[in-house]
Amino acid sequence: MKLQRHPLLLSFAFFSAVISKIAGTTATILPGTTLYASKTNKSWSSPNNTFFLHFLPFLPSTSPPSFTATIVYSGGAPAVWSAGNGATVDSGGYLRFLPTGNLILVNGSGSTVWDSGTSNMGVSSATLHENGNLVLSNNTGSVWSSFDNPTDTIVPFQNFTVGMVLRSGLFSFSVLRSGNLTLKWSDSVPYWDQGLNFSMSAVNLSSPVLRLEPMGVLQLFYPNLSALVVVAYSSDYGEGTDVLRVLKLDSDGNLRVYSSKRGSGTVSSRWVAVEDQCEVFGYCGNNGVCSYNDSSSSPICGCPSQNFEMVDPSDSRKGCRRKVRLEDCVGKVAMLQLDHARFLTYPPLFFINPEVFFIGISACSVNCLAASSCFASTSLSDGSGLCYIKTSNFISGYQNPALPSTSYIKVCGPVAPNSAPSLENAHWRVRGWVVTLVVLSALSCFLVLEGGLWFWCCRNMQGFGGLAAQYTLLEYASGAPIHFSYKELQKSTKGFKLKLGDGGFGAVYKGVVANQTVVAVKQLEGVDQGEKQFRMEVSTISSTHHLNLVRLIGFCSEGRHRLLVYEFMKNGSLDSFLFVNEEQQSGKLLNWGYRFNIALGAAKGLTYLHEECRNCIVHCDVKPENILLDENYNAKVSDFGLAKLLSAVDHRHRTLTSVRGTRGYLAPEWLANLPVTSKSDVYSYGMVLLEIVSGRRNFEMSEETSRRKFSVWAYEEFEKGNMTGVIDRRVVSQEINMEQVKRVLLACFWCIQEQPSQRPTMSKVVQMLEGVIDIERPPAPN
Ligand SMILES: *[C@@H]1O[C@H](CO)[C@@H](O)[C@H](O)[C@H]1NC(C)=O
Ligand SMILES: *[C@@H]1O[C@H](CO)[C@@H](O)[C@H](O)[C@H]1NC(C)=O
Ligand SMILES: *[C@@H]1O[C@H](CO)[C@@H](O)[C@H](O)[C@H]1NC(C)=O
Ligand SMILES: *[C@@H]1O[C@H](CO)[C@@H](O)[C@H](O)[C@H]1NC(C)=O
Ligand SMILES: *[C@@H]1O[C@H](CO)[C@@H](O)[C@H](O)[C@H]1NC(C)=O
Ligand SMILES: *[C@@H]1O[C@H](CO)[C@@H](O)[C@H](O)[C@H]1NC(C)=O
Ligand SMILES: *[C@@H]1O[C@H](CO)[C@@H](O)[C@H](O)[C@H]1NC(C)=O
Ligand SMILES: *[C@@H]1O[C@H](CO)[C@@H](O)[C@H](O)[C@H]1NC(C)=O
Ligand SMILES: *[C@@H]1O[C@H](CO)[C@@H](O)[C@H](O)[C@H]1NC(C)=O
Ligand SMILES: *[C@@H]1O[C@H](CO)[C@@H](O)[C@H](O)[C@H]1NC(C)=O
Ligand SMILES: *[C@@H]1O[C@H](CO)[C@@H](O)[C@H](O)[C@H]1NC(C)=O
Ligand SMILES: CC(=O)N[C@H]1CO[C@H](CO)[C@@H](O)[C@@H]1O
Repeated sequence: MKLQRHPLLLSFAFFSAVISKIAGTTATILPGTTLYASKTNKSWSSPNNTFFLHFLPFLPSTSPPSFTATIVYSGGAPAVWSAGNGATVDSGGYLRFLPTGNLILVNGSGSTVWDSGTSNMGVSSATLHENGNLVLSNNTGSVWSSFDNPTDTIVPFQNFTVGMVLRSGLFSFSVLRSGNLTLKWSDSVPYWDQGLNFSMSAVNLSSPVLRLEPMGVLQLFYPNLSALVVVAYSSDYGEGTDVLRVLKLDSDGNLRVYSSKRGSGTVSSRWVAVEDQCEVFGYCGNNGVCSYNDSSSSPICGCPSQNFEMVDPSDSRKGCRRKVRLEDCVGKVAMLQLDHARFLTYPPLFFINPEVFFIGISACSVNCLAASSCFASTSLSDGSGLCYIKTSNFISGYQNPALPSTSYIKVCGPVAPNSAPSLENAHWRVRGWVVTLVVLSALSCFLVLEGGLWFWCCRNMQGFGGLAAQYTLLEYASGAPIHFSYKELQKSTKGFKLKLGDGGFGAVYKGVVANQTVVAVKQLEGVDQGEKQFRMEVSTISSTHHLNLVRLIGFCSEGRHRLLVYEFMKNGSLDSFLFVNEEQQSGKLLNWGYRFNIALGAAKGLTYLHEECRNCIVHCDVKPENILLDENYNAKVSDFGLAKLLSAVDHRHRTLTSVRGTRGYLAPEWLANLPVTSKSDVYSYGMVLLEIVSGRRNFEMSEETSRRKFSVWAYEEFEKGNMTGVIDRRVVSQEINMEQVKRVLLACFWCIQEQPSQRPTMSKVVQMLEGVIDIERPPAPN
């Protein structure tokens, strides 16, 4: 049934009709057929003319004009797929289905812009189906299809699953194996991450499939669970006949469902993923500030101040650049203040580069000014007391009178703020006193009410009101450590009943303080310091804030009692996950991904202690017991600054405690009575790395290691190329990133070098783990 006439001799309509007759419902495109960019009238169509593949002039129009080979719905819109991800060709370009079986898009110059990659696979036909799917098939079936290679749109009947990506400029959309749907900027910043109710990060779902039902329901299907989850209904769900609905990732980075009536050529938006367009990361480009103008709902992109200029004045979305680069600044570098503005930060960024601190608004600006790696900062006034330090040099801003935050961006002085529209200013001045009055009276009403409420709530709790008042005040004022009375801590721990553990410095109990926050209370032993000295140390510890450090909430210093109150870490300490415990051989086990993140997090916490915080602190007791895990298994280093508390009084005590408690982690210089420096922490940290990989204590000796120290044996196995032998047996069968394991082990062997000067600094260790630098072969540790 081969058609031997040259297809180009036939007009398209005739060709289509002939083929339809022969092939029944599908219009088959035979090898050798070509569509020319200059003839936008010519197309390949689906059997009932529901979809057409043809060249469309690229918009906004260019000169000379350019074209994309696109599949469109009847009527001309929406476009559902384009060859080569929307690649454009000039008017000499063409799309050809070669006799070798591949479909190619060629530019006027003759260069191939896109190739379906299906040559010599026996492909004998190309078909545009009624559902919009362009399929290349051989005798055995489909070899390539546009549904499997989507550009920026999904149509009904299309299965969108793990591994497929919709792209539009720097933005991308994908389905994760966990079942989450995510929108990312530049493949790195997820600015929309829709988890499902039963988000099963732990479960390995086999390819969840996203589908848009013709009626307008966007749903995820889990073949494994035979479960369907509705992600969204389009607002015109179930309405109309002959309506095509598509899911499209737009060039503004937002994901929308559009509806189009057949033949109308128009589309209407029926659902949008990110409701506030300004929350799309990078929408206004680098250094761009997104905002809304009262009179229109579409966002506007501007520059932070007159210290900046638009990269492309004709396209405000391309972002802004400094008129004077910071490197070339001869004057003073200063922080430009933007009220009601924030620089967008989405959760995983915290982990890529810890950027979140508990510091006040002025520190948030000053710290950024002082740090050469910081470009901008945002201080939240939403009660969280957080400050985001932006060290990435891509900054995406959002300004809106409703935002409870203030942002700062580094500029070469003098600061030249954008002049506010003068009309609006006058307007405000006139109304200013009215507003002030209204605000003041509202505030006093609120205070009276609040006071009443407080009195009403708390008068029945004896001996508690005064303290609680002090507690709240302090908390909102500064984040300074809270001074608890011994009695209150006794009460909040129910008489020191629930013991969490026995640290080197004293026992730790679980408690619940006034505002229902769960805390860990540490009863220090052997501290005989005076009140003043103790308070000084406490304030140093509590002013040390970092995402990878356990936060000190408060303290108690009363008579001989010295207690510290920390935030409670739900998942306890790392050791309970690493080492097999006879009593509870339960399923407490962390897979490699978590282990690696914990190693990196702890390294970042220590880097902060050693190199970045104001009063640098040597931890002196780094070990898995002092690395705590929060509910998301983020590592937080605890007990920092305590060694100093004790050493001030009793040096012997410290050494003894540590030796007793932490055999195996002490750097050689400790035992040799040489000066202890941050490099001693590096040594201990190196031992922790080894334990994270192996799940065994570094000093363990067994038959397997021929009764040698585990660390020595591990190095030898590593040198022999037997990395797998070192890895924890309980995880070795899982999917493991061996490249990461290798980096961790190399970093480990450098850290546990006998000579402190041979060991890297913690910031270098972070770089090693992140794979930013190459790691040389380490010499044998002893
Ligand atoms: C395209 O087709 C329309 C009518 O179908 C015709 O008027 C027009 O001249 C054609 N354009 C070209 C460039 O062939
Ligand atoms: C094409 O249209 C005809 C007549 O309306 C209909 O019977 C047929 O099922 C349609 N074919 C497809 C593939 O939709
Ligand atoms: C196609 O050729 C034009 C010049 O004719 C050029 O400007 C354009 O970049 C080329 N397109 C591609 C995708 O190579
Ligand atoms: C048809 O395509 C499949 C890949 O989809 C390939 O494995 C098979 O060998 C092809 N058949 C022929 C006859 O080339
Ligand atoms: C989508 O997946 C379903 C079942 O998983 C299958 O029946 C259907 O044919 C697939 N659709 C396409 C276009 O591949
Ligand atoms: C899935 O999304 C939720 C938010 O809806 C988020 O909390 C969770 O961390 C995400 N899970 C993964 C694996 O990305
Ligand atoms: C999530 O699950 C809870 C109970 O398991 C249910 O009440 C709630 O409606 C669900 N939410 C969504 C969005 O499905
Ligand atoms: C988990 O997912 C990985 C990655 O696709 C797969 O190779 C592995 O077989 C899955 N494991 C289980 C237990 O389902
Ligand atoms: C906001 O809207 C007004 C009125 O439409 C217009 O005059 C003004 O230029 C707009 N502002 C910006 C920043 O576009
Ligand atoms: C209670 O106080 C703690 C410690 O300062 C704070 O982190 C937490 O956010 C507070 N919780 C509430 C509900 O106010
Ligand atoms: C690697 O180490 C493991 C654990 O000791 C051992 O069982 C295995 O034989 C070693 N493999 C090689 C190739 O040395
Ligand atoms: C729990 C369950 O059904 N798991 C299945 C998920 O899908 C994979 C591959 O399709 C199967 O191998 C699992 O058994």
